[in-house]
Amino acid sequence: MDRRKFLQTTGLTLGAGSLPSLVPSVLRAEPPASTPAAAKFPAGFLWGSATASYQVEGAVKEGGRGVSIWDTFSHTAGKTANGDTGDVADDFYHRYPQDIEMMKQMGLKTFRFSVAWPRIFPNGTGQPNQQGVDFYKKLVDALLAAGIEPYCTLFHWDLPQVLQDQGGWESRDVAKAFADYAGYTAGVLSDRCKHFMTMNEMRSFCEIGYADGRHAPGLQIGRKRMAQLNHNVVYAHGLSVRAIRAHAKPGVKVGLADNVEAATPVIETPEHIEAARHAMRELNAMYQTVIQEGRYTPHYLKTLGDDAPHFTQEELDVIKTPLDFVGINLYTAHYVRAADNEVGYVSVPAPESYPHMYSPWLTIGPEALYWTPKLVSEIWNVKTLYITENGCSSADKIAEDGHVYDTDRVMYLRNYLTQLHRGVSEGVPVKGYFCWSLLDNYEWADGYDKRFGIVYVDFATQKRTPKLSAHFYEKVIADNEVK
Ligand code: PNW
Repeated sequence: MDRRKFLQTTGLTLGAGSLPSLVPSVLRAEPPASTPAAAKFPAGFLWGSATASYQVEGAVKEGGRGVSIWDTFSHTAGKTANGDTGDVADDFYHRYPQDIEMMKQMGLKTFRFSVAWPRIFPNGTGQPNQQGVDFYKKLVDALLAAGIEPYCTLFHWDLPQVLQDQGGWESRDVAKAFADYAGYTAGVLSDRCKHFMTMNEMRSFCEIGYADGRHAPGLQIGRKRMAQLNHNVVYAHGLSVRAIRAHAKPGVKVGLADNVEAATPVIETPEHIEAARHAMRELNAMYQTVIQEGRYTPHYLKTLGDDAPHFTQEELDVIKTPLDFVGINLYTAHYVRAADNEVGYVSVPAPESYPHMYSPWLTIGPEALYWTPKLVSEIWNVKTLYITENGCSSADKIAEDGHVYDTDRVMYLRNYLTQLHRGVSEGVPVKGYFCWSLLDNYEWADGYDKRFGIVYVDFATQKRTPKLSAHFYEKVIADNEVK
């Protein structure tokens, strides 16, 4: 489909004169012929979108795929909104060619997808399943043919059920199985895919899955076991970085997609900024900090007391295996202020009236997209960063005229991207941005009710309708500038 035809089908091009002007003519000065260079993102900035296997693929019983903990969990009564499962989701397993065509028309330069571990190793370990490998090879080839750079996440929460039955992320053997799977998969894809992320959001799958129990596997293991599980997960990450480097073609870049707790100064004064710097290390002690520094902060260990994890120096060395890039998933800000205490900060609680998007947890804090990459790069001397997820849920509806006017998502994205631009223009080394998500999809325990896509999906017909935000984003990409 050519570009003009795409815009006609979507019908959403708001060309000049298509809406009556609300601005008195005297105020309507001619715009400058070209925008000042200062408002632009650097040439080559990688604009993309992100998805995850279980949230979009469907086809859970096809291609020799094994069972994951999300199949089990979503099919357990009472665990997800409306009993929704990822059995069909966006049917991306079958529809990826058309979806890639749509990405191409939108001008996306990159696409972040995840590999379902149980498609590659249906039993977690052992014999690889060639049909699974072939699916991801075809997907990557289709992206490359469309001029879209693939970014591959190796674990986005769909752990093979057989491995959960052996203790899941609490098990040392599972950590080793993950490294084997990651090394194998990067090995077979690395002739065509050059960027790999080991895990997506360690904090989310550990805390929500094993402490709150709101996500698969739905456990509540308590503080002591949690501390050990967190240690095992970062150890698995480190092992997998080494395995990927051992098996992948030279030149492949390895990182992770971490939902770094986004310590943000409540007011931008030197003392609160300093507080955010301290908070960044402490709030992320069990994930990014130990990965970057190869040690737990004294405050973290002291707070845990007898519940602190057991570990060896050798494990810490594995955990801090250097990365080529850090991916940050960022949705909300964690405001902090300076305090005269042991750690130099306290968290600032949000009042009940604090604005949020359609998901109650998704509070709005655009400056976090300035502060988090800036502090991460400064504290740990990280030279290459990506925003591997940012986006929001909205109560999207198809309007009578067939369009989806998600003005709130446009508001959210515009404000966050403006803060990202602020950082990038000051030299914060963010090289790309992946909007979560391309398509409305299976939002875990929230089922299909919470829509995060810039493209609307009618789940009964699988019809895709680009929302207003897709057209906003298309314009951002085309002009390399926030509009
Ligand atoms: C992330 N919470 O998950 C994930 O990486 C995506 O798979 C997900 O769809 C996206 O963000 C939007 O939610 C989260 O309850 C899920 O705080 C839940 C929470 C946070 C992140």
